[in-house]
Amino acid sequence: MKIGIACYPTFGGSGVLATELGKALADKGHKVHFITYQQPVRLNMFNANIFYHEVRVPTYPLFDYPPYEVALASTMVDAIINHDLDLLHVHYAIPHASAAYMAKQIVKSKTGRIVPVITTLHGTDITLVGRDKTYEPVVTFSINESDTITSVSENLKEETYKNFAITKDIEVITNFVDVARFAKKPIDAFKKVIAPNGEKILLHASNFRKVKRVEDVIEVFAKVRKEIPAKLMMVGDGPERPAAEDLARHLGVANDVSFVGKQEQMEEIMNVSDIFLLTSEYESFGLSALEAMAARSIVISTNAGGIPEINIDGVTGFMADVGDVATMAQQAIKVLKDEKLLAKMKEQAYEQACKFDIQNIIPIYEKMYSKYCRMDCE
Ligand code: GMT
Repeated sequence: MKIGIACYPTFGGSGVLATELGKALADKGHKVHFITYQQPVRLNMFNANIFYHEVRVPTYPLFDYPPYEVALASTMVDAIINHDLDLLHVHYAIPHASAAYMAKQIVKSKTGRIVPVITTLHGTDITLVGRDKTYEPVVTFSINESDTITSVSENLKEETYKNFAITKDIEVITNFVDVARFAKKPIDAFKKVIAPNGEKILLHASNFRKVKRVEDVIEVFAKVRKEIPAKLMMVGDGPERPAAEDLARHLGVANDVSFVGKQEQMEEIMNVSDIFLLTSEYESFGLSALEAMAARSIVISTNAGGIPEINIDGVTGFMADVGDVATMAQQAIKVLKDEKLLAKMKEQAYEQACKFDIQNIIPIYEKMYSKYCRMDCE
């Protein structure tokens, strides 16, 4: 099939998921057209089945806010008509679902063709930004106008029905991970650079937004560090990073915490880590935690949103209430002091990740797309 994918191209989970989905579909012979303002970060290879349509947003002195959604819809129209796309699959409702609706109407008026639109809801498009009065009417309308709506977890599906007047079924298709890619043997030399004296390695990776509560990560680590020789890697960047760096200095652990910024080779970093910390106030799913589990890292997280759908308390890691840094630290200390338990839980984390392997989820998407297959599509 010829599939158009619109997503954010940045390090966020929705963009990562959309890109990995597109790459996997291209490997299976589908023609995949990415439509976004920048080359997606994980689109770092050549594949003859992958096409990238850059959304250019011309500026003009009148525009304090250049109209991205208009440029996006126009680029969608161009890709649909000139590349004869079978469908559009948009990730993260704002502004992709409404741009897709607009593109669909334009294509219909120009060619008479009705292009199906699939919208995948990811998280804050529903739980935070989308609920804002400024966006809500457009978000509700464009979700309802989608031909198929999917959400990445049961929790997000419930949140969507709770917060929006959705009149259609929402199908849950969970996020996935390419286990083969993440479950590689750790690189010893890399581990030595991070933890030269065999310290335990804790990891956090996110976009450092408020919802991630990155200061809690530092607090948990400071408590662990008091009891156990350990290092913390903070991967990613965002508005809360300076506060987290300040806190690390204030708590006297700055020398054991590395803020390494945005990184592409997450599998190598996750492979050497013992514990992945996810202290978020809310996660619809927590894709980064799943990737860490595939790399045999256990997860210590909050029990917010859809996280319990992947992290099983006492099996693949531990969970605590949002903000309960004392419990999260105790859990970490307990497992880090018990090598046998740590090794067992790492294996269990890996087994849990296998349930969400890319090989299991891609066919579900393909089956969903096949509903919209035209006579001549492959
Ligand atoms: O909503 C966001 O934080 C952005 C979004 C993204 O683009 O990274 O993240 C959401 O989508 C991910 C992929 O489906 C999920 O794994 C994250 O849990 C989810 N984030 C939140 O719900 C906070």
